[in-house]
Amino acid sequence: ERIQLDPGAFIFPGMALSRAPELLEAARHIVRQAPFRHLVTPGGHRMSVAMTSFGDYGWISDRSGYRYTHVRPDNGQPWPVMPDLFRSLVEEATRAAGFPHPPLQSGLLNLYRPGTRLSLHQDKDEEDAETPIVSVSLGVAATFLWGGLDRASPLRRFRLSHGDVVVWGGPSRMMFHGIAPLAVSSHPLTGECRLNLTFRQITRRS
Ligand code: MD3
Ligand code: FE
Repeated sequence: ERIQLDPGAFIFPGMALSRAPELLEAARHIVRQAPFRHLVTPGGHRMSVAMTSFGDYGWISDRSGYRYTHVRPDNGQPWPVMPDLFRSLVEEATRAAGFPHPPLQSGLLNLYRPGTRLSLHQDKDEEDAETPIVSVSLGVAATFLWGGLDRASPLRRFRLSHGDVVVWGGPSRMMFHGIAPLAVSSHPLTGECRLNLTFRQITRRS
């Protein structure tokens, strides 16, 4: 099943459901190599989401700004490699949404505990704005908020549940979005947590 949320934004409810245990195991393997961290924003605020990355580029934030790097800020080592299992899922979802190129240069892993939120933002640190972003939600369901191309657009909300895959491309690629504070709840595979994976293309294709 494919539901269009907006032009270029497609949700595939449960697309990752049967693969969720293996996806979680692969995510744990990444976290053992590159542990979750609470990054600091350029404004000096500690993010409530704990993050880590994998693939050729990882996303980081500190007092000097947001950016993608080839190496980890904590030890200068490369990010963990992108697991083939993730690669296949991203290729499948991208194709199903009708986009030509899957975003496989960077994977961002976000950890939400009860009360964790992600305030309204645009994803614009990538040079490539043509390739869609693919997201995979695992564990406790969250309320996703999304507006339009400017911060003042009215917000809409919907549930992102365990196993849901969303492809955000075309005109939806630059929309403002966020996650409401995670409710106290539990899931058999993740306890009180929610894990979100996002896949991105960072550099422009020539
Ligand atoms: C719509 N993550 O990592 S995933 C992020 O659930 C981020 O952790 C949220 O926003 C999370 O930047 C939301 C859904 C998502 C991801 C990227 C988007 C929606 C998007 C980029 C453009 C438009
Ligand atoms: Fe985002």
